[in-house]
Amino acid sequence: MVTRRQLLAASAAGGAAVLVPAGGAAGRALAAVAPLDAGEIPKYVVPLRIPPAMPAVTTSPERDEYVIAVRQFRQQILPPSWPRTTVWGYGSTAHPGSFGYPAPTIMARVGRPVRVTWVNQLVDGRGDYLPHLLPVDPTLHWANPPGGPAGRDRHGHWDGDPQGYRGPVPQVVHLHGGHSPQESDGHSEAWYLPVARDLPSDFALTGSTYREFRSRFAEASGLRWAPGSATFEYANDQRSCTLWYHDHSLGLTRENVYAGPAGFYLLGGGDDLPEGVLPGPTPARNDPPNVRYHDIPLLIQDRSFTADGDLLYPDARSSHGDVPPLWTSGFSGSAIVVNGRTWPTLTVQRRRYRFRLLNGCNSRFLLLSVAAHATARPARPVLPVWQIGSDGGFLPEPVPHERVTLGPAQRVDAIVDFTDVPAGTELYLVNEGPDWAYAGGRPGVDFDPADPHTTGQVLRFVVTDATGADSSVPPEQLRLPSHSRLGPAQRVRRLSLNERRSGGSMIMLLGVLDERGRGLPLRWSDPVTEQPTLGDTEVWEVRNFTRHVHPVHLHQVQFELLGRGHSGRSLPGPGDRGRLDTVLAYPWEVTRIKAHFDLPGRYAWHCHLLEHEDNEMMRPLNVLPRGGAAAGDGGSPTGAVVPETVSTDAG
Ligand SMILES: [Cu+2]
Repeated sequence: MVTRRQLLAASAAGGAAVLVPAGGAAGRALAAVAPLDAGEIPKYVVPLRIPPAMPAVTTSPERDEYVIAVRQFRQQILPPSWPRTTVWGYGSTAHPGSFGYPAPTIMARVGRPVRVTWVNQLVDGRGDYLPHLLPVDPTLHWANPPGGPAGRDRHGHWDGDPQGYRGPVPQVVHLHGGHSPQESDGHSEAWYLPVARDLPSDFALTGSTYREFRSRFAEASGLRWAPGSATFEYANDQRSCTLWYHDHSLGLTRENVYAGPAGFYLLGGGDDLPEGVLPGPTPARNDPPNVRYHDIPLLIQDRSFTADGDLLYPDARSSHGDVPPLWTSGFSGSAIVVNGRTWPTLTVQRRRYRFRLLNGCNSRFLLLSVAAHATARPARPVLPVWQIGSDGGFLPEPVPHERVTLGPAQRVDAIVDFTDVPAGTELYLVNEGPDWAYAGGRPGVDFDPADPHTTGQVLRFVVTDATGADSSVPPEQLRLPSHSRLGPAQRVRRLSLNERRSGGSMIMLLGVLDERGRGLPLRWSDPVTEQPTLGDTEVWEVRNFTRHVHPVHLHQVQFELLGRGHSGRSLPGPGDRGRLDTVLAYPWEVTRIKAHFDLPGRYAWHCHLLEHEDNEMMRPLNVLPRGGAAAGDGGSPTGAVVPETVSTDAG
């Protein structure tokens, strides 16, 4: 996490969390980068951008097909007349105007598969590869294309370039929260480089699992992935919910996501409520112009900028010269960006709105409320945020919140009712999360809330009269679809979140427990310990031995939170009683979750603080077929480090 000392250095540098090295990491001198003082950026001068629906190549009752590339382009993220920012983003290759940060929203229906060919087009106009926009640390356990086929997906070497690795950039897309077969999940070692004229001949062009997954996909669909791409198919056999897609390359996710590639994936149909019950519409494919949207996804991120308008990310961890030289344990951006614009404004009518809130920050926790004053702290919420859903779909019943806590990668599906707010009123979505590591507790009591003049503000609402009737049901009268709970568990796993000193800094590691109940940290490459049997339901008791909150994300599943607290037996809050794919694990607590694993193969579970994830806070999650491991079905080493507790637990 960013330390107070580092933050002081950051504020001395003008508010951006750029770290000022004393001796220069690895004995180098840092190029002078002038950070933009975020306090100077005028707020609420541009309207909120609502990402349009992603254009499809073909749609049929059988499936929707897309070809989506990641490209580099410039976009107006700062207000007009300020410099534009070079970013990366996704778009449809058949529609060059569709590229954006954030990307267009993929609109999917339950029961109708979506097939996407994801293309890495990080090349320039001549077809030469583009290097990363941000410093990349080659010494981490990362994709490491320069290692060649023998050295990929391992620790790489530092060649002295202060920018770190400057070669072609791996990409692989993960649909976060998706119930996806392994070959379509965006495994961190299934990355691929772009097709470029100048790829070094000794580089690995793909990650270690790419070929295996390419074969599996070909077997299943008869379709072979073209170089520089991967085709994934999403079954959409889960509840209607708000998902998102982003890069997941090994040891590189923090920079790849920070550079911009991310988009919403809204899964409708299935258990969705009949049309008109919830506020709508949200953008659909082939919408005519000037549609008024009342169901609006909000991707909230923190970003720092240079005086030239480019993205700024720390290029040195500290004044120590030891490895990893370009890794920082946490990131705190100086400005808030919503749907790709700094501090936008949204004109709302006196009616109900549905907001799909997504925390897309690398490591910032958001505590959001709707207040009448932008800077007053503590914020005095004036409208409840009615939560109707979490990561995996609807809650059992609507929950009014004064303040919503949103960790990185988490979603809250919410209704805000502006009906009784007089026209002309201005309201603010404010953030009272901290500007550095979050350890839980109350803002203003247990920690200082984010700077009320910058990162403490998110979005302005300007209320106007309604131009039409609002057919949606008031949130307090809503009846949400009911679902049965998961059945009894076949196994309980005891797991740990740990801190370890490494070189001059603390790194965070997942792990298991040893025979005395202490945390036994394990790295990405250690023998696989989490190997549920296909079809099993398991309880995971995750003990947090660190001082900070970590958002723990499991691939493949939408799980239930059973309990928290020192024993893991305290009931979750009402907003956590739906399905989750990312759960906040609080310091010194046991977070108990229950998940059903019904897809075989290689997956992962990890901390979604991207700086942690990229530096070993990720572990394999391999689902084995019944009757033992078959080669290739998550057939990594099966050695369990410690005996696992086998019992039944109805939760
Ligand atoms: Cu973490």
